[in-house]
Amino acid sequence: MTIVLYDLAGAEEDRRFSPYCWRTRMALAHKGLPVETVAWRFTDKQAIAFSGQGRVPVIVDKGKTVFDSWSIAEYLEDAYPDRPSLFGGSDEKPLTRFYSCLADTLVGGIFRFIALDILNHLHDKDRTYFRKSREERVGATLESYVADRDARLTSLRDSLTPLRLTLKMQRYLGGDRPLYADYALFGPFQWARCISPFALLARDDPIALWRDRLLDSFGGLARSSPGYDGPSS
Ligand SMILES: N[C@@H](CCC(=O)N[C@@H](CS)C(=O)NCC(=O)O)C(=O)O
Repeated sequence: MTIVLYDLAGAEEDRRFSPYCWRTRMALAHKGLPVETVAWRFTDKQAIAFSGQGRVPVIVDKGKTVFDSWSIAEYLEDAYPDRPSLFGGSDEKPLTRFYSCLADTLVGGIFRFIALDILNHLHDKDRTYFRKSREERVGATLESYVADRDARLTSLRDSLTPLRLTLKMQRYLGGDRPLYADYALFGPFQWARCISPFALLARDDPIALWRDRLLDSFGGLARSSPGYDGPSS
């Protein structure tokens, strides 16, 4: 039975850009589960009201509704134990949670670079909501929030040193194959790729090479989503 995923879309129906939804897309592909995505915009609250909350990802599987990317990963692991493990084994689940939380903080960090680019890629009906809710959240206009992003790039790249050093030594956080820890951290980079021409990573950065490997995995699932793949600095 096909799983339904409510998936954040931009102005174009196929520009799917949520860092959290991408975790779920990759997790579903890892498990080899068929999925039908439903394009969802920030203001389509009514469409996911059945889940009792207002954020995506939301999945519906065999009549069961699950929301929140981590809860969805746990659900998929429990519901499909015979498929490849997302965590590498049950002992690794708590450790994977750390990577998921780390990725959440990276979403916050990257937002300071791409906030305005997100606005520019939204469906018209989402723009006022997005600007108002995000400007209230960060306490600044989106323009001023990203204004000095060039000056802050070195500091962002430096903050990624532990990830960079790890990926210099191994192909994935999971070792020689990707696991949910990879998908959790890939989410913010795919988010940025989908929505912003700004080069967060240098082309030869081991993190960029890892991102490329994940873009090409599952038959190029993530790469086929509209995004910016131009040469980085
Ligand atoms: N903790 C949640 C976060 C989900 C989330 O914040 N999703 C965003 C899209 S990237 C959303 O739906 N936001 C709705 C809104 O801001 O109104 C998860 O991991 O799934």
